[in-house]
Amino acid sequence: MANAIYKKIYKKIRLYDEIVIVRHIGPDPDAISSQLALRDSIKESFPNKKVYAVGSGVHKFKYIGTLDKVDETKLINPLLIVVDLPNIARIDGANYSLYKDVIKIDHHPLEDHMGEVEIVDTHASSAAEIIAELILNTKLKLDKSIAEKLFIGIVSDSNRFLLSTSKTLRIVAELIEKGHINIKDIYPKLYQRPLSEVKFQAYLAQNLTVTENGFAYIKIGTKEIDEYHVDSSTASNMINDFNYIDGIYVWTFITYAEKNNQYKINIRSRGPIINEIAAKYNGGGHKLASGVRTDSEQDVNNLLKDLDIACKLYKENIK
Ligand SMILES: [Mn+2]
Repeated sequence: MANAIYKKIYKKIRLYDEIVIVRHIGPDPDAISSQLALRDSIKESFPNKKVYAVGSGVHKFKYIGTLDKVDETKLINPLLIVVDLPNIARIDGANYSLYKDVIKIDHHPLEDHMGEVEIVDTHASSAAEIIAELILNTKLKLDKSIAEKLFIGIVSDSNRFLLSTSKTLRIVAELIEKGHINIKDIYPKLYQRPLSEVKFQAYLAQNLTVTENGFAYIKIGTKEIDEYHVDSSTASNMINDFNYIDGIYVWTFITYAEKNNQYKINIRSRGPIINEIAAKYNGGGHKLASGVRTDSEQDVNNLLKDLDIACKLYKENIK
């Protein structure tokens, strides 16, 4: 991203006394790290500003930091900053229509324009990478805890740098040096897990269905999740551990939640473009990492068929 946009964002932040930072519902470490790092950096740079990072908290990401509660209706002409989120509908914990001025900072393909100043950089590994660049290129302050948060966002959204660019690595090097962080202290917080999760991962590998076209999928029900004592988001996130398997181009986990009769479908690819297929079923995401939520079993089955066909076409083309 050009330096000019960062200066523009910095100027806008300087203008406002009250700022609310939001991200998507069902947050991941990148979403939470991005909003907390940006909040802390603005507060440190401008101690008189009131800055709130809002949205519902997730217990297992508590180590990243604490979120804020705010009565938006009591704020006077606040600025809204939306991070790691392409569409207004999935904003967690803020009423978008209350804000006259909005800054959007995201790395998902563009869905909704939100304000006059926005960064949509699909080449960035993570929203945290963009926030880091913003901080490193303006007078916004960086300290150890802010650098740690940004590192957590980048390392988790890039799947431990599998999806990084030279720029990602340059920014990470700068964060480590300027923030004096010790990455060995951070990894246990991110990656230490109970043995039951490893066993569940083995169960997934054992029970994956693989078609002749190189499409793999597995349906995960409440029964399996209970049996292995994993929670459903942990289960669906394990999809990232199934990349680079010989002969598998697209792989999909379908997690069914009985309580709201919803199928959460996670899709990953290392070739065929999948976000256009996901969009057919009101889903979305990146070209190679997408998701769909639906209550229709018929939609699930049609989606699986479409993904299988995409693999077939892909396979024919690479021969
Ligand atoms: Mn992200």
